[in-house]
Parts: sequence; C-alpha cells; structure tokens
Amino acid sequence: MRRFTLLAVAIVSACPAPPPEPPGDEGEGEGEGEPVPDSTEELPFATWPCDRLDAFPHALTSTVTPLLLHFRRADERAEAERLLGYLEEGWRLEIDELGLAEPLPDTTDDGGYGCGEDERLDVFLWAGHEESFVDVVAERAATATEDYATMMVVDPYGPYGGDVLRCTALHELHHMSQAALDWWDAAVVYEMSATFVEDTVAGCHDSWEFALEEIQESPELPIDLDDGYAGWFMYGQALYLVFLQQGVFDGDSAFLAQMWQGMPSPAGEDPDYQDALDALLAPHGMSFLDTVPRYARWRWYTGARDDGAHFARGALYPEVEVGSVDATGPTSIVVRPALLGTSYLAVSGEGSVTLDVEGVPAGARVVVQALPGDAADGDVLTLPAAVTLPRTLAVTALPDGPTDVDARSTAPLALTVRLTR
Ligand SMILES: [Ca+2]
Ligand SMILES: [Ca+2]
Ligand SMILES: [Ca+2]
Repeated sequence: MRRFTLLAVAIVSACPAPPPEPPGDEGEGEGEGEPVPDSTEELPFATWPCDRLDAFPHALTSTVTPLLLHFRRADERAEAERLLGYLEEGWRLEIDELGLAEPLPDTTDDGGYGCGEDERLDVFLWAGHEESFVDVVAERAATATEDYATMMVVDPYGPYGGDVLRCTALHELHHMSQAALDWWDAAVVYEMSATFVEDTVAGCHDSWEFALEEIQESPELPIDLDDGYAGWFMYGQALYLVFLQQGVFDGDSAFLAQMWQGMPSPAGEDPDYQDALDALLAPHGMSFLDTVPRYARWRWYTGARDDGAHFARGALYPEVEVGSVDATGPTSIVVRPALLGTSYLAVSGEGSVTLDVEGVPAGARVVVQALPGDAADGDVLTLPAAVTLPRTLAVTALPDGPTDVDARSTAPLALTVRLTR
C-alpha cells in the first residue's frame, strides 16, 4: 500500500533550527574526476524516483545514519546538506533517544534492493515536487507483520521546506520508523503520531497547530476518524497524544515508542494502536476508552478557558465548539456525537435542573460531564443528575462492550438531552 503521507505546514514555523551538522563524505561519483552533470529535465509528479536514479545524479552519504540523500543539481547541495543534517538530528532524537524503531534497510528477499543500489535508505531531494512523503519499497516477507523498508521525498523549496524544513524532516523520518513496525494500522495513528513527534521532539508548534481548528470545530466526530486525507483532521488529532503525554504520562514521551512496539500485526488484525494503549494505560488504572472523556474535558480548557492546569499551550489552542441551550424552563435538545465523539452544550439559566439523556442505542453508552465541576475541573454525572446552572455539559458517546477501531460505526447518534425542573 502507498499510504500517502503529506505533511501539513501552512504557517511559518518558529521552531528552533540549530545549524545542521556537516554532511558525510562526498557521494556517489562526486569528489573525484569529472564533475557529475546535473539533471534538468522536468520530472512528472507521479514519477517513482527509485525508477529514475539517473534523474538524481548527485548524492550525499550520511556517516552517522544509513541514509543516502539523492539530488539533481549541484546548486542544490546547500539544501541537501541542510536536509541531511536535520535527518541526522532527527535520527538521534527519535531513534537513539526516544527509542522509536530504527527504519529497516531496503534489502529484498531475492537479494536485491527496494530502492537504489544498496541497502541504504534513499531520500530524494526533489525541487518542484511541492510535497513531502514517505512510501514503502520492500516488505519483510518472512514475518507475518506489516513491516517495510521505505524511501522519502522532500522538496525543501516547496511549502514544507524553507523555514519548516526541519519540522518536515523530523515528521517524515518518523514515518520511516513507523513502517519498520506496522504500516497497516488505523489510518489516524500515522499522522497523529508523526505530528506529535513534530511537536514534542522537534519543538515545532506553529507548523501544525493550525490543524487544531479543524478538530476543535468538530468534537462530535470520532477521535480516531479516518478522513481519507480530506483535511487536517488526522494531523490535528496529535492533540490526543499531547493529552496522553501531559495528562497521563507525566510529560514523558516514552509511551509513544512503547505504543508502536505494541502494534505490529498482520494487516487488519489486532493489536491496533488502541489495543497497544490499553496495555500501557492499565498500570494507570484506565483503558483507551476511559481516556476519551478525559480528553474531552481537556479539550474544553483551551483558549480563554485555559486554567493553567491542562494543556501547556492550551491558551494558544482554539476553543472547542460548544452549542447552547436556555434552560430557564423545561427543555430538551438533540445532540449528535458519534462513538468516541463529544457534544458540548452550554446550558444557561439559574437554579438547578434535572438532567437525563434519552435515545442511547444498543451498543452505546454515554458519559456526561459537567464543566467545570463543583469541586474540580469536571464532574462525571450519574444520570439522572441534578445540575446547577449555568454549566457546560460534555456528552461523550462510547461503545458499550467489545469494540474495534476497524469495525466501529462513525455515524452520528441522536441523543436527547432533557432538562426538567
Ligand atoms: Ca537503498
Ligand atoms: Ca512482514
Ligand atoms: Ca496493528
């Protein structure tokens, strides 16, 4: 499968960019004898660069990683050195220090190579391509799991280059690492995880936080929705991993490497990333599903509602969409969260009302929270419940019983929130 891995970068990044490390030795045919001629032909967008090594006649070899960086023209050398420096830094931060899996060499079972002329991992600097992505070139057929070697394309002159090239490089490198373990899990985990790495390992914030607008506008959608790359939803859900890091794992990002180690499986089979999280969360007394309402609570403490006790950058995050209802008299309103989604409802009025939720279908259950709580940041209500107004309600729909990310409905429910005096 070619899982297309676009990286979102719409805002100029303010992430710190230390000077790149010096590149390794002169690559492939350079540094001795006649200079290598440039390739200047226009390459069609759909060109598979592994099939056109002749169009990338220049190369840089990394002396500290198994990366080989191909480029087309001698005057691209400075950008090639910058990109290779970032990838080497990313390798150190993500693989050596955080413990994410080392990308697989691209040897094939028949003794050949998935790309290029040796087992090194090929990176193509492709000016004018505009996009940046990682794709698979060789599977380990001897294992039953979906483990692959990869190649990478980066355009340092396109929208994901320039000031955000470092963010892009560290994001894409994580895709290489993902493929070494499991290239066929739930779609959301790939961009969610790579964007989280961009945020927490690379220190890049502005390069992705624009994507939060999309998820905060639609909290009723499942947090694990596969939007088919229609927008930035799967990138914005990096917020869920930021929540786990800050709200569950005491600021430690090591859980990410452990999650990936727990994911390998044959295509379409368990464990998926949610199963892997179940195992990691058990010592914390919760399951993956238990984190969904907790995450819903954190998402409300954003923007002007940030209280300094939730997301570290919560004041800068867009506020989650909240509907409203006036409960001066008896009233009811229909909310439509999908399973693993949350509808927020600001209830105005005075005094106390009795709250209940009707229309919960078989196979579903709801968790209703009052925000803020009477004595803490939120109260989980036992229905029917007395609620003092005004108050915001977070109505989270969850599956009741066994559930799986690959089989769960993403359709909205129709739940009636009834408020009586
Ligand atoms: Ca290779
Ligand atoms: Ca395999
Ligand atoms: Ca899996």
